[in-house]
Amino acid sequence: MTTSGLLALDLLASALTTLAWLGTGAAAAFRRPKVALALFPVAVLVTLARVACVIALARAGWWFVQEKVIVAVPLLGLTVLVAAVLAGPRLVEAARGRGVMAARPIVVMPLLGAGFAAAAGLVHTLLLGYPATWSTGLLTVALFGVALLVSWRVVCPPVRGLRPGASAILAVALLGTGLAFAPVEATDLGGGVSGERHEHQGQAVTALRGPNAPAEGGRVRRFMLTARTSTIALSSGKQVAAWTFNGQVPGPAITATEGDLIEVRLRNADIESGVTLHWHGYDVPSGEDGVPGLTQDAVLPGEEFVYRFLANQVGTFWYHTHEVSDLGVRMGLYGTLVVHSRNRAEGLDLTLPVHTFSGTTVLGNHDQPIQQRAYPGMPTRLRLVNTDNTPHRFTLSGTPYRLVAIDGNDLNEPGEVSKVGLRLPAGGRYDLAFTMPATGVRLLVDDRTEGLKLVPAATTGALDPAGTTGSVETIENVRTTTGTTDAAGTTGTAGSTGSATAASPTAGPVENTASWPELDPLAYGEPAAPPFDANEQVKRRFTLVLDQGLAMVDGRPMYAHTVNGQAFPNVPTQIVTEGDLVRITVVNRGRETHPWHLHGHRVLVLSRDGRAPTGAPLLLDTFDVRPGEVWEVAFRATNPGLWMNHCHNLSHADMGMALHLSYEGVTTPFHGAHGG
Ligand SMILES: [Cu+2]
Repeated sequence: MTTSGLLALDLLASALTTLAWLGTGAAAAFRRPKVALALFPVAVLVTLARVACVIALARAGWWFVQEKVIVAVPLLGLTVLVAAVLAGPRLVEAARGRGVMAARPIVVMPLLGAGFAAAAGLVHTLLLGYPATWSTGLLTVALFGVALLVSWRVVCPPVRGLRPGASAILAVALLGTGLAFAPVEATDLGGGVSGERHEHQGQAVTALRGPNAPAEGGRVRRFMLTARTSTIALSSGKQVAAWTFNGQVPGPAITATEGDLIEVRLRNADIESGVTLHWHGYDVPSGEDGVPGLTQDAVLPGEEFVYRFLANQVGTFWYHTHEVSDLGVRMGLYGTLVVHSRNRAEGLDLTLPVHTFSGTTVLGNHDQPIQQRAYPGMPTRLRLVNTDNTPHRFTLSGTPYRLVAIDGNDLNEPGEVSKVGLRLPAGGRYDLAFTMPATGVRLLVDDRTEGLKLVPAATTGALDPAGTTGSVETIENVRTTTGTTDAAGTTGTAGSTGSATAASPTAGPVENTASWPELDPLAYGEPAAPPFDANEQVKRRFTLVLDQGLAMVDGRPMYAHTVNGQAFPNVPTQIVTEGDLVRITVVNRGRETHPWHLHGHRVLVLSRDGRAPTGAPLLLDTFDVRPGEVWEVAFRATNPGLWMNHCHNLSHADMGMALHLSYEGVTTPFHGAHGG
């Protein structure tokens, strides 16, 4: 069974254990000894099942069972033992004789106690989460004590000894609460040392900026993005209230060629909360990274900020605001960033950002299928970008294809696949490549939304700029390699203009793709030498255990998404030194998927659930850590600065699941507590 299955089973067993013991206790209290006696072995059985679950879970890692082994199981075991010794024989006696015997406190209280112990363990797991500390242990015991005391008051009046009992519980609860506010370490050195001399000692992040000139042979690509509220029309005509760059959603597609200098002037017209630009997956200098309160101040209405960085990373990326990013990105403050190599191939090249506007899935700004004519034999590349908070599943029918790049990184010898599902994490990108067949090709999103239909064009040659039939719909936000005007007003290189038509579909029937197996990127492509040797001396090791629990988020108590039991900004900052080889273990013991995203670096996947990838080396900037999964990744610290390290389900990040990773010696003049 999978770890997430075991986690669910353990919750179920805990709930059943609670119900069984409370039911036994209640039956006794209501003088039904035969019912209680019948329930007793059931309660013992589910208790044993619960313990078996914990033992099975422990094999997946200590992170998954810590609070159960330290607090829940001992408390449960002790109370069940007491119940068996005190209540068991008397219950048998009562069942034979008079029912009234069963209602004696010495029978009822131990049975209820076992139920309260089971419930307290459940509460620890659900409300307090990871890790088990003195604080969470004491609070759990106090909760158990309160329940016991209240039922004591009900079951056996007149009561004696209640007051000292209540005082003791109060003391335990206060101590547990107090310890919860004990100061935590502000930094995590990951086992490394602090105070090493290095190049960036005392350097401000504001000095870590991009260059002013392109590389030799490159050119300057200037873009102007103005953030403003607007109402936009989707392709169906449906109106959507949005936050836009230049009045459009997605924002203008930024494209460049390797060696160019990308210069983006960001202006804010009327986004009251402010706006920034973060270049997702692009390893820009830290001062260009667009994290408010860390690398810059948020750009408020009437203000501007200019970003400059070299187009030295070929591939598919995207940009988005990082100020109140959960709301801002959801409302539309995002766009695509594609950098082409200098010897770029001709062909059809479509960038397809998927997003959800009030429940409607769109590709670009299309809430209806995009129809694109393509000539058979034409090399075709589809760049899928997930700008949502949750994963999307893509299926391509009508042709075999190769998944040539993930997160902007080319894969080694990607094999041809067909009839597979591609699960794209939030924030992630997949590049698909194939030769346009003589028949149609269709892209489905989540096995139900028709995203794109590629319809074979009748003749070979250049794409017809206007389409041949009926009304012509320009595909505003779907970029072809050719002819689409970018935000700077420059047109792409050679070729002709792609177009979409409203012609009747000839992309073939819609296939039912829901049963297609999911492609595992860790088992795809051919092994090769990784970009760095992950077995050499590791300087820093960090572990991030992701969970949910009560924690302070920006000074307010919340049911937060936590990292090692803390929420932003209280999660200790990870400290690295330039040149370090850094390993990070990410553990998900929660019930939701967490797309983990480190700014400024691409990480090499070392293992998932203890198993190394069997395919091509995988460099990712966003990886889905599903419930119960344990990922180990590594990176070389070669990009000095201050970086966010967070869940890219931005609502999770907003609810605390974020931290900083800082290069030693780099400082910030900005004091925003919130990382956006
Ligand atoms: Cu998350």
